[in-house]
Amino acid sequence: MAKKYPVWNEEIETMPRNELQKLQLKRMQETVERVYSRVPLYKKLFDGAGVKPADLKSLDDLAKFPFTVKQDLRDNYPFGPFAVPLKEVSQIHATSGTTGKMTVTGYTKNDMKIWAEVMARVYAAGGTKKGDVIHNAYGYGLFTGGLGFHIGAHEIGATVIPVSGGLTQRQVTIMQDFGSTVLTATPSYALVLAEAVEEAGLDPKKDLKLRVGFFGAEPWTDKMREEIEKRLSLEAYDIFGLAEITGPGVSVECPAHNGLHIAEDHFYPEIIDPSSGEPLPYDTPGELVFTTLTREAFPLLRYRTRDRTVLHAEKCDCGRTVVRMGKIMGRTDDMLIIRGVNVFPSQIEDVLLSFAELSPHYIIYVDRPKDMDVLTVEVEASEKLFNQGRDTLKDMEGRVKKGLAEALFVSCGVNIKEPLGIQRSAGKAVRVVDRREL
Ligand code: DLL
Repeated sequence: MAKKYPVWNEEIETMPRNELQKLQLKRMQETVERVYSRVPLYKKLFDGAGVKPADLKSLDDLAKFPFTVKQDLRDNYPFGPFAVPLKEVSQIHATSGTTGKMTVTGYTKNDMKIWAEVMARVYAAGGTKKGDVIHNAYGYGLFTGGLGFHIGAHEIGATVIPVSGGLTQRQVTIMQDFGSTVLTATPSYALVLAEAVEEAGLDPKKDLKLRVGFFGAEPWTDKMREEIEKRLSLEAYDIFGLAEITGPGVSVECPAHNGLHIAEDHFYPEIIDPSSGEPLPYDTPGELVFTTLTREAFPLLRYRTRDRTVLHAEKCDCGRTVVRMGKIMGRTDDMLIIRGVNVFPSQIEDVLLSFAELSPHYIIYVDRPKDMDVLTVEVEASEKLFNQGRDTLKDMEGRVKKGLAEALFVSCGVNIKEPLGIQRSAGKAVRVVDRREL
């Protein structure tokens, strides 16, 4: 093994698996009790499935309990799934939803402490500690990325620069002048920064002090890892998480880079067959499902992430005993991740259909020139609009572009085509053409 850094929470992260499982069962029983007695959504789900909290006598019994899906959260938007009154909630985050409604997540003070603790484990996994200067280019705001990395930085006692995304050249100046040693960003933005470093004529080895980076929030390949490592002269770590479960910090790579260690004392993972819902054994790919074990404000039982991966349980060279998940291989639904932002095709359709001047025929293209996701929508004009000429069409493209940017929180190109300009399909319409390499 290449390196060995101190493990942040040695007692938990290297605990013998039988002891960890005892702890998980106790916490899972508390969670099941909590959701059944406090959240009407779960009372209904449990009663419908004919299960009671007392039926959970072993970890395997979890398979008898119902799944939670994104639709359940949407149906109970915004705070229905919370297990505490709003006055106990100290922070709220959200992600974009499939039909304009966001998926909301809440944290009590204690949930925030646990989030900071798991983020501290993330930083420590890559050898980050007090004395490091962390350049945090994840977006701040409702997205969990910026604030998650921020509170973790405080927990380990490092210096954090809350740069957020954008103003790329200024970011390069900051990295150089402030001596940033750690970069946290989406992998696609890390490559934009690499490009800007080159444009500024800097040599990352001599002019920057970056040593390590934590990249996640979107799928990325080993080829991208090589590029980032070479062009920014740092060691890249994959970090995973989702707002519903806590945000970043659910799992992270260690220096062995052979999978992402899950903070299993807080988030209990399962892999299921996405079509039958049956649990699958370790080392078998399927859909990742999480049960939160300690969340107070927003506990979730068997939440279907729609992410495809695989779990491995054998001990890792780094000494951690918690399970590792493989890199995310894709999704079991149609969610696209564009520069780290979750986008559902149905959101785009909603915006397009809100314009009476457009016909409901469209195609969404996703490309990745120069390692940056680009979203373009082609949509047909109505006869009436088309006959009004080029200037009106241009004006309309601008309005649709604005509508999409407001709904998706990500910019998107718009081409309005002539009537019948979009190819019709005999079977299922092809709505999304993803031309990225992944
Ligand atoms: O993306 C949380 C996060 C922030 C993770 C910063 C890592 C770094 P959401 O916006 O809720 O939360 O999006 C969650 O993003 O279900 C995956 O599909 C995808 N995703 C997150 N991390 C990775 C990763 C944040 N490392 C959704 N590799 C998840 C591949 C990832 N996909």
